[in-house]
Amino acid sequence: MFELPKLEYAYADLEPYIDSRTMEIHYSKHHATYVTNLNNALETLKDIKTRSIEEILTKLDAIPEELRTIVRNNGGGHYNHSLFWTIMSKKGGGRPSGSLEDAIEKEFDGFDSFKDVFTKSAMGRFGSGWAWLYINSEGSLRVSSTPNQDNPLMDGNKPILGLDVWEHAYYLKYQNKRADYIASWWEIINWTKVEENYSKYA
Ligand code: MN3
Repeated sequence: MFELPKLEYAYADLEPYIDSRTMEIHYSKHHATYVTNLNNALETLKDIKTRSIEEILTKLDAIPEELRTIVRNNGGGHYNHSLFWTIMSKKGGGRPSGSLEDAIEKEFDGFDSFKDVFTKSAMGRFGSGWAWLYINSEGSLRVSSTPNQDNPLMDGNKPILGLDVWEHAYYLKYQNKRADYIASWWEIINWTKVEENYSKYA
């Protein structure tokens, strides 16, 4: 059975960038529902439900067709949000350092240019979805966006940073102003965690 991971901070800790009410609903309602729906969908799949969420999403073909979309959406929802909570911190913001800084420099011509590419990707996602920084199969950093609760794992890539651009992630505070939400989010990115994710896969 998959479980809602414990949050490493209080709902109010990401204020004023992400408001407490949004955090509470997003975590305790939206994420919790993905976990419940995922567990329900996997209930009869004895061989599958013992796998890690990463393995399930990397091999969605193993899921019987009638359950595949439910597992894709809710398993993706569980994985994406589990990552999302960890890459934010009240002590976040600033820039990455070390090998991740070097890789960003190499692939994107510097942090400011990376930030620009990522923001454009997040802004360009029509409707609900995510923007990602991930490592591709050649070990290079890439930026992309995905619809719904899809993620780079589903294409055999390794996500290290993700931004939720569903309206439920920002509407209470920012209404339709996704650009303002994205601009605020840069102030709370936990680069230490993103660097850890990078080292794990690179
Ligand atoms: Mn969400």
